[in-house]
Amino acid sequence: MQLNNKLSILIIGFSAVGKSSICNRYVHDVYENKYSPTIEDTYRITKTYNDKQYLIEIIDSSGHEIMHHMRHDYVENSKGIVLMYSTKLKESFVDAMEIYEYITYINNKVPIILCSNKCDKNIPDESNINELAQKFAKTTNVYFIKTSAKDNLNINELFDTIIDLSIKYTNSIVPLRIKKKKCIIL
Ligand SMILES: Nc1nc2c(ncn2[C@@H]2O[C@H](COP(=O)(O)OP(=O)(O)O)[C@@H](O)[C@H]2O)c(=O)[nH]1
Ligand SMILES: [Mg+2]
Repeated sequence: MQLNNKLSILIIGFSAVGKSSICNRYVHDVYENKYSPTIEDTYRITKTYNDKQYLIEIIDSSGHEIMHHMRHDYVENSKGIVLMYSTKLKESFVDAMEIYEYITYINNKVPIILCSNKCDKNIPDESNINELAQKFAKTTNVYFIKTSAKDNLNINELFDTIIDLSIKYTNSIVPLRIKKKKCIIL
């Protein structure tokens, strides 16, 4: 496989929002209730698009302090970013908004999917976080998706979409994101 057919996709967000869980659900179709903090894990899969084979590296980042030292390189080198928060934790959404500013400062063109995880069946969503997130996604032209690693909700859709966008982005056929001034009242 040619080296220029290698794409990195970054999964980034606050600690314990479910970054490792969505990766494990997608790559191995497993889910665990226990929490084990990640330093960094990389998953490699191949994907064929327009008769061309791509090696996709999914980088499951730690979300801890160590991440801050590596963040710049991760963001700069990725061709697609899943920016994740937990629908159960407002703090993780606030953090995602800060990370968004950071990403756009480094690269205003890379495709981003804002992902609201822990949207489990049978648990009512009483927070207004997802509403705020949807408004934010609309004004900034980022994609928005609700997932549950636990219930296997929209996990394939999330990865299929970000892989598709990242392939298009490397082939310069994805419309550029528009950076608009956002106004989010938390
Ligand atoms: N209810 C629920 N819990 C989840 C979901 N995804 C992950 N978790 C739990 O959240 C905790 C942190 O998950 P993990 O994937 O390690 O988070 P990370 O730090 O972002 O990688 C674990 O106890 C998981 O079982 C989900 O979709 N629903
Ligand atoms: Mg993790």
